[in-house]
Amino acid sequence: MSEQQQSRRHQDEQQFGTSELQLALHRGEFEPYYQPIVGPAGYWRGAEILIRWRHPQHGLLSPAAFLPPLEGAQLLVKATQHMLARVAQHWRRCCAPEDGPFFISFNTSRAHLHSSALPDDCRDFLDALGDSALDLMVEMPERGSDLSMPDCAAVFQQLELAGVAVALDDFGVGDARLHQFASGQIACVKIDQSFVREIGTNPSYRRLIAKIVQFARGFDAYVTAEGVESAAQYRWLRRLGVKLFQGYLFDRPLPASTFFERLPLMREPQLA
Ligand code: G
Ligand code: MN
Repeated sequence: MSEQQQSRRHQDEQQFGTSELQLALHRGEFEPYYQPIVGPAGYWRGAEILIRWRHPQHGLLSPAAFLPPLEGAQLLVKATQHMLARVAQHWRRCCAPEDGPFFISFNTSRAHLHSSALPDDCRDFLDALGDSALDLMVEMPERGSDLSMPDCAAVFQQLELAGVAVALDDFGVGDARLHQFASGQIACVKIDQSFVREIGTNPSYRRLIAKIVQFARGFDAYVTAEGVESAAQYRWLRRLGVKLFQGYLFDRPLPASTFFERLPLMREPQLA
């Protein structure tokens, strides 16, 4: 069964209640998976954190099955905080300051963005890393998040002060979020996988992607292509000047054990 079918089945069959979700959080059943983000030479430059629920009865659940109830129960911010704490713990255990630059990006939610907790949570994360160097990036949620100009400027200013970069996730399929562009400080635009999928078959989408890359460049943002599944897509995007890539061609989201086992081999070698 595909991940999508599995999620749909669980969504149909399950209505996770608040107390069940609270218990799961308390028991540490939500865990971070890591999907590597690679550079033009194929080395890992960073990773996106993707939440999974290791459910005692239903096995490993993907976000579509539990994010809506988690959000409904107003527990999504707490789950994200829990994820960040786990990632910092992993990092402290597995990586050293001399390992060189690497970034972690995580998905934030509408509630998190509108609460005042987001910059504090980022600072706590960076503090919890101790000496291990890591850059942090927040991926703005796909929908319902085109902040008004003053709100947007305030959130970005605080994130900037905390030393955190901002990416626009699933760019092109949600809200336009052009206020966020105009407020500056967008470090990265993540081109949605539904666009990348069309590269080989639809010239209009090739034109569209080329324009998005140009647009991002105009605001000094770089581009990450999501959902890269074929070598031909990778080649075409590289020729266009895209610098970061994420997708099944490289790796699926990996459990922490696999990710940290492979990390030393996959990181870009440090120049002496
Ligand atoms: O919205 P966001 O960009 O956070 O979503 C990332 C989602 O896309 C994850 O659920 C991840 O498993 C999925 N994903 C990542 N790479 C690929 C890919 O190459 N193909 C497809 N179909 N899905 C992918
Ligand atoms: Mn994302």
